[in-house]
Amino acid sequence: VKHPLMHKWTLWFTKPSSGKGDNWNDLLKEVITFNSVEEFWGVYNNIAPVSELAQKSDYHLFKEGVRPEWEDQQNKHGGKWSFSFKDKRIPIDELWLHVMLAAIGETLEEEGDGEVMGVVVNVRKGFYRIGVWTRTIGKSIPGGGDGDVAGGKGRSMDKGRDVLLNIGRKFKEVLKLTSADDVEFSGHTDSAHSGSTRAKAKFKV
Ligand code: M7G
Repeated sequence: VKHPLMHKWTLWFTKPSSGKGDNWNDLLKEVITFNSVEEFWGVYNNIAPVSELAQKSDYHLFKEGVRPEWEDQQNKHGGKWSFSFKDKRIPIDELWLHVMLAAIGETLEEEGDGEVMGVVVNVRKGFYRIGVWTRTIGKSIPGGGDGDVAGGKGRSMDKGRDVLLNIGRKFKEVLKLTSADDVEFSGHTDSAHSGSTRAKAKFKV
């Protein structure tokens, strides 16, 4: 008996670049698509754990049909929540597993939000980064929302932003972070401009 998931999910891998001249598209590889709990464990048990990946590797687990790229139609107006673990002695395999389970089990968002596109783990020199990509940046009011800060001006009726804040809080809980740590949200267009994930945060929780 297979226990179906709400969505089909595709696992992707970014190979570490061997040096200059490698471009993103040559490094990003689609691994496998699955749609049941049993298939998820089959995949999980047969791939290298994050703790054994080389620096500059990434795993991306995205809804089928969404490429784990800023340029994808379903990501280009979106953003992501992320947290960098600067102490690499954390149990990264367990944290990433819990984030994947929250994604495929659809517990990062409320039914019908349709915000979560996928989850990502980056292995970098000196840190691990885990992120959740969302379809929007919480602009539910025409012309509004951009540049807002959680708890700052314009608090209230911004449903789009509240949905994102709830996802951020849930993500923070899955990562077992405390009030001493902030998870930060940034829009992909900012990431694309700064050429990295290290873009200016729009919200924090
Ligand atoms: P990163 O992995 O987001 O952060 O981006 P890092 O700076 O901590 O490693 C690293 C580099 O990968 C970027 O500067 C881009 O060259 C490339 N890259 C990453 N992403 C997520 C994308 C993407 O969605 N599209 C494109 N074209 N390049 C990307």
